[in-house]
Amino acid sequence: MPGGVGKGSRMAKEELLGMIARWKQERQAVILAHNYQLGEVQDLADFVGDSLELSRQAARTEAPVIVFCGVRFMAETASILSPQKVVLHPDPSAGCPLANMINAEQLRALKAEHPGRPVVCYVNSSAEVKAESDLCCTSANAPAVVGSIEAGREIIFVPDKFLGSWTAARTGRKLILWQGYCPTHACITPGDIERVRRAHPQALVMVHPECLAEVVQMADAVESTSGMCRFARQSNAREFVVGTEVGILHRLRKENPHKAFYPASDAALCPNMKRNTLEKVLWALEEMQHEVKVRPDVADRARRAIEAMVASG
Ligand code: CIZ
Repeated sequence: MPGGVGKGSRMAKEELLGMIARWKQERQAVILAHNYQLGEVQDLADFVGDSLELSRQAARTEAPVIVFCGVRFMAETASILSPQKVVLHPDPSAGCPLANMINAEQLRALKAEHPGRPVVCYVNSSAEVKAESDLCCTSANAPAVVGSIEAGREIIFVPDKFLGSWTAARTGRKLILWQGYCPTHACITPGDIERVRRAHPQALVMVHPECLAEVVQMADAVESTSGMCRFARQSNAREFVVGTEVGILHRLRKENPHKAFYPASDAALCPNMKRNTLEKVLWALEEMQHEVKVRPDVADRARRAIEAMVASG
């Protein structure tokens, strides 16, 4: 077993990577990283993807330990799907401001105002909110999940109003929206898109459905992060403007070395996503620290909604 490392010491990257590899083997761990993670964390991971893909990996892996490099709700989702596994979150302070915009009590009050309506929650929500919901979705399958509900029924959709209004337009369904939003995506403005388009007139503009409705209207493609990776790979275009959290540029550039990718805005950086570092991954493995556990009664109710998400689209 490798010796421990003091949290204060700065190590050469090579040494750090070597120690992570040794501890990973010792713990029989798998490392999952979201598309928005730091490039060096993505490079280290066994699997990089969006929350739907990572949830599927978490459910499928036989590894007893999962190091989840993402924000809190993602690690919680993995733990709910695999309660018998140890899910470690390298930085437990990495939360999601959008998920924090609604809690279970607020959702219960909304349901009481609109009785009998099914509830779809975006995966960017707490386990308690998922436990109050009928179905969960990601940006990759929101239209499919909403479309799976019996036609003619109004649907409560929380917490992201921009993803919700885009989904309503795509499906023609009436959604009762909660007024939440992602501060990182909301900072991309129509002016940003105009400016990058002028600078790169040949580029196709891909934006995330969490962006402002005016930004979504200007795009050539509206895609989740996994959808953006697929779109860029399959397109004949050589240049792309990317309207989402800037961490995705690392993966897009790595997978498409002969294509050019420009951020719609450098300000679209989620500080929470960047909290997981190589050092914190090592400490998580070394000390088996920051295990994410969801109360079993909450997990059991949230699991139904999450399993519907994993099965859909
Ligand atoms: O589903 C996810 O992982 C999120 C939050 C965004 C995306 O499009 O990947």
